[in-house]
Amino acid sequence: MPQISKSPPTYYRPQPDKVSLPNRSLASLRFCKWLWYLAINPNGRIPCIVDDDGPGGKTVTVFESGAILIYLAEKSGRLLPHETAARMEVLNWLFFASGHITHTGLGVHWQIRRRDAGEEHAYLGVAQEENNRVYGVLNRGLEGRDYLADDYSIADISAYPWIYRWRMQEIDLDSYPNVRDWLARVGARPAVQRGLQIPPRDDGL
Ligand SMILES: N[C@@H](CCC(=O)N[C@@H](CS)C(=O)NCC(=O)O)C(=O)O
Repeated sequence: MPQISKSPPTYYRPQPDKVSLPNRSLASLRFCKWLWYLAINPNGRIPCIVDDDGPGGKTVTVFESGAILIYLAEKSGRLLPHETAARMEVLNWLFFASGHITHTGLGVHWQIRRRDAGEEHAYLGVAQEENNRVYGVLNRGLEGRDYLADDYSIADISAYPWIYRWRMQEIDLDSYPNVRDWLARVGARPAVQRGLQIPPRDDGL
């Protein structure tokens, strides 16, 4: 009898990937419902960071991967432009990733159950339709562009760990050629390759 977890498997972890790409930090899922962790992130999920060396020497606590990306970009002065129009273009796609692309993970739980136990779920069709809509938006956004906001930015970092799982989401990538090319472009970046190996993985996702 196949073992089925009640929640999505811990190895399906695009949110912490977003942070390990630029930051190489990762919390352990075992601890994220413990009181000390909830005091840092009331949402009880990974990732979150505590920077003891924040601006003015203050300790800064940040949860939600999108907020962490903004914090790290501002701290490093990279991957988020200061000029308003360019900055907003990055933030448009960052929030799109946090608000929409993140939902591509919802169907994966049921896809894994179907794969491991042959169990169908009515939600799968709805999830598939929404996932294809999201890939369509990305494909249009990437028309004539190398990266989501022209230059490589935290928007790409936020989107990539989800889209990188396109096989798991049962997406026909050839239908989205701009996304396919962008995936190859982002995936070829040495820092992205290093980030995806933290922690080391052999799950093929
Ligand atoms: N909106 C949050 C989502 C965080 C999230 O869902 N994290 C998952 C891993 S990808 C998690 O902590 N799962 C463990 C759990 O729910 O207990 C973010 O972007 O940081």
